[in-house]
Amino acid sequence: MKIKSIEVFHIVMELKSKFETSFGATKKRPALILKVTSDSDITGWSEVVAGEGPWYSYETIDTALHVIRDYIIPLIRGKEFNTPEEYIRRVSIIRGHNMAKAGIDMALWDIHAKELNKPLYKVLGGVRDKIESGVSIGIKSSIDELIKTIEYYLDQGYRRIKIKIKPGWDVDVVDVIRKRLGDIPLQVDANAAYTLNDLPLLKRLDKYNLLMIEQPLHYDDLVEHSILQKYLNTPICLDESIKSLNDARAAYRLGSCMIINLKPGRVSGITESLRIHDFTSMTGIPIWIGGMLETGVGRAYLVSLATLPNVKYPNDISASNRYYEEDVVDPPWTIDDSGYMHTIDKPGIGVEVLEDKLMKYLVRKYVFKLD
Ligand code: OSB
Ligand code: MG
Repeated sequence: MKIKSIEVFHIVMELKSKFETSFGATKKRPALILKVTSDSDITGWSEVVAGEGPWYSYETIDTALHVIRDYIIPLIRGKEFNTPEEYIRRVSIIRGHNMAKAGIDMALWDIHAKELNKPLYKVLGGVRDKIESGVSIGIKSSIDELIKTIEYYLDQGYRRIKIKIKPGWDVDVVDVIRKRLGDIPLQVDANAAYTLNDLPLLKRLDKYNLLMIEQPLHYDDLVEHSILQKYLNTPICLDESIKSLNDARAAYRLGSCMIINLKPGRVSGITESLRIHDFTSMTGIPIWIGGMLETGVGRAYLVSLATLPNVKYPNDISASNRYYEEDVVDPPWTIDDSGYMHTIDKPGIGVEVLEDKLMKYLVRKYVFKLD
């Protein structure tokens, strides 16, 4: 397949409520939605998950657009790709900028699956047709508000609660949750807010039977996490630190974590996600699929990945209505009463992208002709 054109819809979606983590609060979520058309006129859709600023990683909406326009497109113009892997090989001379690379990688997987006339999750080797939905809950202004929010999502069926923690909003909060809500499936995500000096505090979390603690230390660290894991009974799950298969290998050798949160955007797409999946499967590190507040477009890829066999925990894949009043896809993503999200048996990502909704949230549109 050759790529004929790439249309980039820079949109901004208002979140229903502010989402706060240890690195900051978000109320408006920007995204680049890509529409990639092949020479045989098959359309692949994807979402670039870079943020408005370099807070989760160094990438931003603007760096992603820059890298796509000025480096990725010149590398792939006129080139024939039989598989998305060939695309990833071609752009591997660009260091980093995984979210930008992932945008095109994912759209090519959608096109590839549509060419095969199969749902993407089946092309990837998925082994289930529904996936476990968990919900990620931001830092709130009071513990009462947090408890009410958790109860609201448990009522809807979500199968696991993840709360964000930061210094000053951690052990005491978990203590109240356990006292008031009992032994619900619970985990915490620090988004790199602690250091090894906090070991005594982090050690106090051990008595709460948490499923895991996500990214407690520095966003790029593997060495100190491996030290911390030796002292903690709670499994460490790495998110920010795992940007490639190479990082997953190093984490395995060092013993930096017992679990990995796999986000396709962070690791340059579906191709590298599959490699990490297979490696962790072989080495006995369970994974689950994380999210970046995606619209229904990015969410479709998360659902496909969550059907893979080594996904052993509930995912940060909530329904479209958890973050947004309306989605830009049809149908919107929903969960059933038991907290499962069902795959869609249509070729490619399964959902239809609503261009009129993209236009409603549009900031700017760019069209790149590659033929
Ligand atoms: O650390 O997992 C994270 C959202 C944005 C950036 C980083 C993270 C998150 C979440 C929410 O926790 C995941 C989601 O529901 O999409
Ligand atoms: Mg995280």
